[in-house]
Amino acid sequence: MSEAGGRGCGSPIPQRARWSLVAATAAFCLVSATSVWTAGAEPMSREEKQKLGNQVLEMFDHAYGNYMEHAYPADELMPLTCRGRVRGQEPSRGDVDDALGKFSLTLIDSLDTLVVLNKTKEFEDAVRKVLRDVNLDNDVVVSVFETNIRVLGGLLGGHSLAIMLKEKGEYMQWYNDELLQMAKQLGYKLLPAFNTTSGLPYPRINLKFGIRKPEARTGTETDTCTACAGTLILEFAALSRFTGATIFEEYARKALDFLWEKRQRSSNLVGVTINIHTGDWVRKDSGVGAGIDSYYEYLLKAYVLLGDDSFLERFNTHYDAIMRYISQPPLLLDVHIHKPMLNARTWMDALLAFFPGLQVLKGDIRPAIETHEMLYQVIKKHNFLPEAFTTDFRVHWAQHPLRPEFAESTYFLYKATGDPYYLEVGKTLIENLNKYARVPCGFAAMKDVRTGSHEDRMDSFFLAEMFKYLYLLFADKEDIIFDIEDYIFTTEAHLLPLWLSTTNQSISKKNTTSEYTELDDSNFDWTCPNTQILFPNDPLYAQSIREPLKNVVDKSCPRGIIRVREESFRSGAKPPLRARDFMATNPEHLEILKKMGVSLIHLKDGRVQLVQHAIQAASSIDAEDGLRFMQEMIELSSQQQKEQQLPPRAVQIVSHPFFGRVVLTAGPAQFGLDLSKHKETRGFVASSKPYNGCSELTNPEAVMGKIALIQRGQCMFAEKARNIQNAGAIGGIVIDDNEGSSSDTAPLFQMAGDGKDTDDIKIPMLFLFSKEGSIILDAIREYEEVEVLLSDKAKDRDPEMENEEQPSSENDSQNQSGEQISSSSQEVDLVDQESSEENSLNSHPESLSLANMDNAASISPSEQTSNPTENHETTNLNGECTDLDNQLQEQSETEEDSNPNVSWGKKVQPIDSILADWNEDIEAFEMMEKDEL
Ligand code: DMJ
Repeated sequence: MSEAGGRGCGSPIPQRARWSLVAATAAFCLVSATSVWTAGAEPMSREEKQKLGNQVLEMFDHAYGNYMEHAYPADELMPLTCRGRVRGQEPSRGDVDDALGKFSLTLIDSLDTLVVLNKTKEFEDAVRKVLRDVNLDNDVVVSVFETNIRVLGGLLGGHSLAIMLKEKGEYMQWYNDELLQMAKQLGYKLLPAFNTTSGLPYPRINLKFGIRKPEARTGTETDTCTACAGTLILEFAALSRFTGATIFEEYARKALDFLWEKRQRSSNLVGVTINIHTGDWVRKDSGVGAGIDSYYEYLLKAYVLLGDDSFLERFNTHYDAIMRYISQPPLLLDVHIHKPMLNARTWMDALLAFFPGLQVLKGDIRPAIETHEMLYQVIKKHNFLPEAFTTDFRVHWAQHPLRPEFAESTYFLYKATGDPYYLEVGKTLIENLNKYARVPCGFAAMKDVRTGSHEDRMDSFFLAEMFKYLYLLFADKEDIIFDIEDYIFTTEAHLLPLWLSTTNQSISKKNTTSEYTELDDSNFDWTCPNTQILFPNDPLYAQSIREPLKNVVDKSCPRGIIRVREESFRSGAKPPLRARDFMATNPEHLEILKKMGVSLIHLKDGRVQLVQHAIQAASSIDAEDGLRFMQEMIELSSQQQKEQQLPPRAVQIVSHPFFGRVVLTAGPAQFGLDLSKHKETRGFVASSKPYNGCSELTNPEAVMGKIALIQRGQCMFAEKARNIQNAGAIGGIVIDDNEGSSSDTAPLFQMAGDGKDTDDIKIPMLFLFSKEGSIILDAIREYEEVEVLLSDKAKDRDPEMENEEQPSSENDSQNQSGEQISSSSQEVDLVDQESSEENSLNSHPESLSLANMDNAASISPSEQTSNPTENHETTNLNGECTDLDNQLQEQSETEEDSNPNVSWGKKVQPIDSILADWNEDIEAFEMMEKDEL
C-alpha cells in the first residue's frame, strides 16, 4: 500500500521509511494549528491561558496532595471519607474494584502527569516511592485490561519520561531503568492470561497465582469485552521494544489478529463481548463506546507507534463501517453487527466521548466537531456528561465518575482547529469540576448529575488523564519541559515515545492478514490531516460546522430518535407505524401489526399484550419495522412507569466546614412534604430520643425546630414521622439500622406510608443508608452543630464560603450487575388507564418500596434491543413530545443552574426532568457496569 502513503500528507514516501514517517506524521497530526487562527470565537489571551493552566495545576495539587496525604499507599482516595480505598476493606463494588491490585494505583497512574505538569521534583519523589513501596505480587484478582492500561502503561509512561529527564542531565540522574524492570515483571505476570486457544486473554488474573485454580480464584471466565482483549498492543509492544523481549508484542498482536478474524464480515463491525474460547460474539451490539472503544483507538495508534500498515488497514475498514452504520451525526448509536441498519440502543454512553479525539487523529474533523458539540451541549445541561444519555438527551444513567474522555477530545480538537472555542470549553470543564465535584479532600465523582450528589470515589484515571489534557489544552510549547509531539498517548493518556517504532522491530508484520486487497482503495488514504492546509483558508471552519447544531440538545423532542430506513425516505413510501401513533382500535393499525409479525393478545385482566415473532412478518423489512415498533413501545412504557415513581433527593451538609460541598443521595418518602414541589428545608440536625422514633420523643426541646435523625426499624416510617413532627421537628432523616449498608451496594428506594391516610404528616422525610447517615453522625461528633439542606437537588455551595476547605467524612457509591440477551420473540403489554394505577408503586408499609428494583425487574433496554425475538415486557402508552413551554421552562432552569450568581435556596427545581429520568438508571447501570469491565 505504498501509494496510500504518498497521498494526503505530502509527497510519496519510500516503503522502507514508512514507519518513521508515520511517527513523524503522527506527531504532526497533533501539532497545534493555533498559529493559523484568524477569526471566529474571541481569542484567549496568553495571560488567561496561563491563569487557567495554573488553575489546573492547583486542582491537580488538591487531588494528588490529598491522595498522597490521606490515601497512599492505597490504590485510590475516597474523597468524602478522606481515606484510602483498600480492596477487601470496603464493600465490594463488583467489576469496578478489579482495577485495584493493592499496588498504589493512583501513584503509578499519576507518574507521567507529574512531568507533563512540570512537577519534576515531585516526579522524582514519586518514582522513588513506587520503587520502594509497590508490590506487584499480591494475592489479588485484577482486571487484565485495567492493569495493563493503568499500571503497565503508568510504569512505561514513567519510564519514558524518566529516561528523557535523565538525558536532559538535571533530574533522575540515578535512574537505571527500574520502572522498566517493574513493568517487565508485571508484563510476565499478565502473560498467563493469554493461555487460551484463541489467544484472547482471560479478563482477570491473580497477580500472585496467575489463573491457576483454586488459589487464583479466576480462570473460569468465558467472555471478555472487545476493548479488554484489544487494548494491549501499545503497552505490550512498548514493553517488548524497550526490553527486547518480543513475547509481549507477539501476544498482543495475536489477540488483535483473532478479533480481526472474528469481525462480522458483512458489516465489518465487532460486538461488545466475545467468548475467549470459541470466538463467538456473546453480545452482538456494536458501538464506539463502552466495551469496544479503545480497540479501535489501539488499531490506529498501533499503526502510528509501530508503523505497521495492517493496523491502519484494519482501522480504516472498521472506521468505514462505523461511519456507515454507527455514526448518525451528531449521534453515535449502537447497532447490531448482523443487522447494522438496526439500532441496538436509544442511548449513548459517556465513554464514546473519546471518539472525536480519535477522529482528529484519523483526520476526519467534521464529524468530530459535530459529535463534540453535541456532547458539550449535554454537559452544559447537566454540568457533566452523564454515564449514559438518550438520543433525545435525557439522562439515562446519571452517574459521572469524573471521566476524562470529553477533555481529551476537546484538547485534540483544539490542536486540530486552533479554534479558541475549545479553550472556552476547557474553561467550563474546570469551572464545573471546582464548583460541583471539588470536596475538601479531593474531587468526588458525581453520583447523580441531576441532584449534584457525590460518590466517595476518585478514580486514578482522573489524575492520569483529566489534568494532563486540561493542562496541555492551555499550555504553550514553552510551558512543557519536553516536546509532547514526540510521544503518543495511550488510552490512559500515558506517554510512549514515537522512537519506539524504529527499535526492536523484529516482530513487525508477523501476523498480518492478507484480505485488505479486496477493499476499496480509498480505505487506505493516508490518515493524518495537514492542519496547515486545512484551516488557513477557512478559519471559521469549526464554527461553521457547529453552528447548525447550536441548539440540538435544547430543541430535541424527548422521544427516542429511531432510525427510519433510508429506503423509506428515498422511495417516498409510507413511514412505518410508530408506537406513539398506535391505536388498538384502528383496523389499519392492526393490519400493519400483522404484517410486522406482531400479534395482539387480550389478557383476562383487561390488558392487551403485544407479541412479536419475527418469522411471522411479511418480509424481513416488516420484521425490522416490527422490532422497532416493539422497541418504541417498550420505551414509551418505561417512560410512563418512570413518571409514577419518585426521584432521589439530596441531603447537603451546609455548615462549617462543609459549606454545601458534601451531598448525600437520599431516598424520598411517599408521604410528608414533597420537596420537589416545595422549597427545600434547611435546619440543624438533632438525634431523637428514643433513637428509633417509635414513641413520643423524650427530648422534644432538642429536636424542636430542627431536622430529627431517627434510626430505621421497629415501627412504620409514618409513625416515626408523626412522633418527630409532634416534638416540633421541621424534617426528619431516617438512617438505616443495617450497619455498613450504603448506596454503593444497595438500590435506593422510597419510604412507603403505613397504608392509612398520611395527610397529617407535613414535614419532609428522607432516608439515608447507614454509611451516608454516618457522615452526618460523624460530623455531629466532630463539629456538634451540623446544618443540612433537604432538597430535590443540591444547591450551589455558598459562594462566600467558597475558599474554605477541610476534610469531611463517610461515603456513598454504586452497585452493578449483568444482563442477558439472546431471544426469539418479543412481548409488550398495553395497559389502560385503570390498570396502570394498579401498576403504580408498591406501598407495603414499613418495607420500603423498591422503585428501582421493581423497574429493574421489568424492562431492560439491552434485552429489548439486543435481539428482536424473545422479550417479555409490559408497557403503558405514553410518549408525548415535550411542548415548547416545557422546553423553555427546562432551558431557563438550566440557565439558572449554571449561573454562579444565583445563591442557593432560591433556585427553580427542575423536578420534571428528574422525574422523567429517574427510572432508567438501574437498567442502564447494569448494562454499563458489565460493559466497562
Ligand atoms: C480510562 O481508564 C481509559 O481511558 C479507558 O480506555 C476507558 N476509560 C477510562 C476513563 O473513563
